[in-house]
Amino acid sequence: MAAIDAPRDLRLGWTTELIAAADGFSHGSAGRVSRLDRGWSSVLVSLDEPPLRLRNIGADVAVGDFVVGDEDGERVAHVLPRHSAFVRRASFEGNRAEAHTIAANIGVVVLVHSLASPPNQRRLERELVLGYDSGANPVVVLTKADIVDDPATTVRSLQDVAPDAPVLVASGISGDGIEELRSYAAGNATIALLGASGVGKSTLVNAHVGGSRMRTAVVREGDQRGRHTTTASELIRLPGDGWLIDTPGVRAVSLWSSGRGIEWAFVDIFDLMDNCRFRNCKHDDEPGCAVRAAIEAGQLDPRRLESLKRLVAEEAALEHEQRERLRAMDKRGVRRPKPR
Ligand SMILES: Nc1nc2c(ncn2[C@@H]2O[C@H](COP(=O)(O)OP(=O)(O)OP(=O)(O)O)[C@@H](O)[C@H]2O)c(=O)[nH]1
Ligand SMILES: [Mg+2]
Ligand SMILES: [Zn+2]
Repeated sequence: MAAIDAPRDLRLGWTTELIAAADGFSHGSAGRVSRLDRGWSSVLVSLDEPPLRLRNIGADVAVGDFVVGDEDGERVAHVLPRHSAFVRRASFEGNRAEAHTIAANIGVVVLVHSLASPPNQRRLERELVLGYDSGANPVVVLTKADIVDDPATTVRSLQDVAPDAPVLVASGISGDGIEELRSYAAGNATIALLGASGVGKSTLVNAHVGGSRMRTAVVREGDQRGRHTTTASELIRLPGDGWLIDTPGVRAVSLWSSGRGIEWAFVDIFDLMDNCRFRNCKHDDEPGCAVRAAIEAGQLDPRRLESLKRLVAEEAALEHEQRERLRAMDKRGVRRPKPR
């Protein structure tokens, strides 16, 4: 049966573009993916009904996606174009670059760090590159405020490497900062929570929706490492309006970028570079280098310039690898994957 012009539950976040795209397919039900389990999507068609269960055969689906099912209601037939997506490199195993989309159609990506651990600037820099490349707005949240006396030093340390993103302090236990975080979901926006295992992502979700919707578990005493308690991403409705996506903690944040993420994440250094005497300045020991001058004046941490160089090299290596792979596929006559 054709689903043309079917009424859509706008609370799911349907936009005019998405509705038009869905109506272009005369297939089965259309909805939003709320959870993925071993090849199955849970698809919310309405807030008033339990999600459909559809198979993902051949469909590259992420939580937050809008999808259209096939006529038999068995599988995902189409994934509608994403307006944003947080994508990282899946793994280095087998030396092949594969993309892993953690969350799709998000307005805000919250990079969650814990005040109970020393600030990890290098990790945040990577997360910010992916955050800006996702097309969503990055926000940094420092959790566990209830167990530290003074968060100011950690806040400053992370704000130093996030020149263009707000840094909030919160506690999923005491409720501090929860309202402020909630305000980012205003206008029915979707917030994705990302970070290492044990930093308190699921506890933040529970603080928003009340009770113990998500399972949480204590971290290791010695190094504060989590136990990978959340095993699947989940799209959760906030009371009133808006959505949260809880995600499993990831250990390594490897780049998968193709956009301007690095320039946004390092906007402080890119601004300085505009004032270097030579356009092709490498910021090593060239005369008139504004970046070196800032380092010497104590205004820029040299480790941040090192990070930038490392990430630029990592991105160049990835792009090279991707080009080589496409060339090899062309030679074998394999169809190219659709660009994202
Ligand atoms: N004191 C305090 N403890 C917290 C806070 N947030 C989380 N915790 C504790 O930290 C531990 C880990 O919290 P989770 O919410 O499970 O962490 P997570 O980020 O979801 O971890 P994964 O699902 O493994 O990625 C639990 O014991 C929580 O009770 C907080 O704001 N204050
Ligand atoms: Mg969790
Ligand atoms: Zn320079």
